[in-house]
Amino acid sequence: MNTEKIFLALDSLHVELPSWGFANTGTRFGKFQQAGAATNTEEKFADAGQVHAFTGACPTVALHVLWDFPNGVDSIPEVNALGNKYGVRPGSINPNVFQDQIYKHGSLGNPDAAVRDAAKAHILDSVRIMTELGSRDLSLWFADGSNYPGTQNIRHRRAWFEQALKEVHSKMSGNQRMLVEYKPFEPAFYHTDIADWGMALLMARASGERAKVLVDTGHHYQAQNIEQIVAWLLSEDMLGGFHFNDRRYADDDLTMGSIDPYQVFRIFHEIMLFEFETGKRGDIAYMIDQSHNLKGKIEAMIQTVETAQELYAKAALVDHKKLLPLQTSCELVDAEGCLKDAFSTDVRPAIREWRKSKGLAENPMAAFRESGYLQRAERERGEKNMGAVASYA
Ligand code: PSV
Ligand code: MN
Repeated sequence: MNTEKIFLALDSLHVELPSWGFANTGTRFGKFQQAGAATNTEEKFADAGQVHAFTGACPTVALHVLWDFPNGVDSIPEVNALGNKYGVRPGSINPNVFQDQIYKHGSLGNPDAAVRDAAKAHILDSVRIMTELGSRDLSLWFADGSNYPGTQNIRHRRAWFEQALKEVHSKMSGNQRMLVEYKPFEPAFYHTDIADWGMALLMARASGERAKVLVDTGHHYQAQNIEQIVAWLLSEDMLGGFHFNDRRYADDDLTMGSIDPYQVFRIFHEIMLFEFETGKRGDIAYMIDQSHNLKGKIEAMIQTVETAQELYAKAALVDHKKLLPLQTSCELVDAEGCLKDAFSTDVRPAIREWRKSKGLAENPMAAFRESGYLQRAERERGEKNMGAVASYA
């Protein structure tokens, strides 16, 4: 096993944690409360700080403006201080233009100009937030769409989106990027305004040069070849980042790699092959977008980061020099064998070595469990999460 390749790969892999993955969330059928879940932004930073402390791979936390900035732009100093206190900096900033009642028929695609303006104002506030916090990526996801054929003008909505995103883009500066996320359906069940990577790509291109596409692995139909989308976006210099999670049926928010680890490996492989051939490092934000309603929040994140590291390390083991000529000569069995050999390598001993070399615990999950942090959180937050009738002790 090429340990050096694995060390280099792990040194370069940063995984951004979603603040919303630490709070109590559920499905539309209800929530099962966890006594130790984060109840406010400070606790989300504290929990993300734990994941970073034990894995050494998660220096930033993605923030959702509506959920993490209770006083809008006035919360900026407070959030900044939390980043310093807990050792994880604010990462991507996610405007939220899908929850307020005014967004019933959409945000930037709403036929009512006043609603479009309100959505744009919120996104511009988000740009101010990212500027003041020094975060780089504005992560845009829109629930916009319609539920019944013929009820919305698809072309008008597309044009309104394009106009607004161009304006937002013109207010961005420095190294800031705009990431446009797509999703085929849900919450809209007839049409979604930015439904697939082609629409996201066109929208990003129209917005300006700092706009790129964000690939959420859960936002695809069942048989979609996601690594092909990734390869195309790389060729077009339009891959901005990922929201990792796994899916079995739809946008299930399951743990990354829990259903199809080979797919994540194939995605990483396309990126590494691109980097090998071009000699360029992809400018890609690796983010998690999972909110677990049954697993312990912090443990689920540690498990996810460990999975990401394993699959990334395996992809780093693909022998590119051997693979490229095999592709050209169409030696199919041997070419595929390059991937299979790497995927079936047990990289865990090398990852443990890497952790030791960084002064990290060899087993982050065990170290977290031994720390007693969760028990403390359950004691301190239990009442808020479960009410006076709590029976979690
Ligand atoms: C929507 O399903 C999504 O993937 C977007 O990225 C949101 O920001 C996130 O989930 C949380 O709702
Ligand atoms: Mn997402």
